[in-house]
Amino acid sequence: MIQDTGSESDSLVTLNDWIEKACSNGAVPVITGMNGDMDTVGSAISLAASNPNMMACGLHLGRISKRVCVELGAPFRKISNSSDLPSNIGGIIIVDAASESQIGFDLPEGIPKCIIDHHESNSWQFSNSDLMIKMDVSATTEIIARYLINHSSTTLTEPVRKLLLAGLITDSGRFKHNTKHSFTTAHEILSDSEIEYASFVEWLESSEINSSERGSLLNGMQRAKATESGDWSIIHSYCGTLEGRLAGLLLGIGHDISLVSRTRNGETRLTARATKNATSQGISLAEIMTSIAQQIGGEGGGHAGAAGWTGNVDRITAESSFISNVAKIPRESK
Ligand SMILES: [Mn+2]
Repeated sequence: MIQDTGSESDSLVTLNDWIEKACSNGAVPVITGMNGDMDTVGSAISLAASNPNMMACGLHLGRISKRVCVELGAPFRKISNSSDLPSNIGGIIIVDAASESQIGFDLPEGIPKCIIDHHESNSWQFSNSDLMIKMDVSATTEIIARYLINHSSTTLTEPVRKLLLAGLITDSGRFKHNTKHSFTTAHEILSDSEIEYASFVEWLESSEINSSERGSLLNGMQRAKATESGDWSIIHSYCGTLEGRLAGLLLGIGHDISLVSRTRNGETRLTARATKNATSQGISLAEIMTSIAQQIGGEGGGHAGAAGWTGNVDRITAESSFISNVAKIPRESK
């Protein structure tokens, strides 16, 4: 694998070389993580806009991504497995996914791949022609924005800028979980554009929740239970849909960590959020989800303050594993 070890601009040069070579050899699908969130979809479509041989594709568009793509007329190809990919592939780019299983289908073998990601942990396997571009940024769209600014500034049309900004705003929790450098990136995306920031945020966040979803969120809130786990307070609940949103709402009550689980067809999914205070005092939800996977199977990962796990055990087993992992972590006073 070609691991980028140099400066950020060196990494972007390496990325540009990889992309040029791959695109000269054939089509280059830019594949999204299967959650289809705004960061992965925004990254894929914006990057794909820089070369006619690239095409953004993936299994699924999340709620916000779907609306944004429709309203911006952004091209995205929905696929169901690798046989839907073009036949003359010069390389495959995967954006904002911490492992192959997060794409939701098996990649064709023997094709050079490039991973562009910002997750804390990842479990990709590499061969010699592969490239990993990983940066400690708040959203993968930040990496794409910097790549386009340095190497393909004409790609930065108004819709592309909106996609990049939408990914950054949603992944950073509207600039609550970001590094200070994200403001520079946001400034660069907004410079020389007609985007009016405040109206853009309002447009982005005006997602319609229907009455049954509202009912589901409300039930989830009514079922919530608070638990002390070692040095930490956890609020946890379960629901059938919109786990991320429920976890965010519950965290607003003031506990260190919120945990929401959902079980469907024998598969349990954990979604957790932690306050900035908790992460700076020692909590990494990404590490907790990874160790749950080591202990009871399944797959987990994410970021220090937002992470998830999926596996084939019942809800109580998964929740207990999470709570006991949290208990082991000492609170470091800072
Ligand atoms: Mn992301």
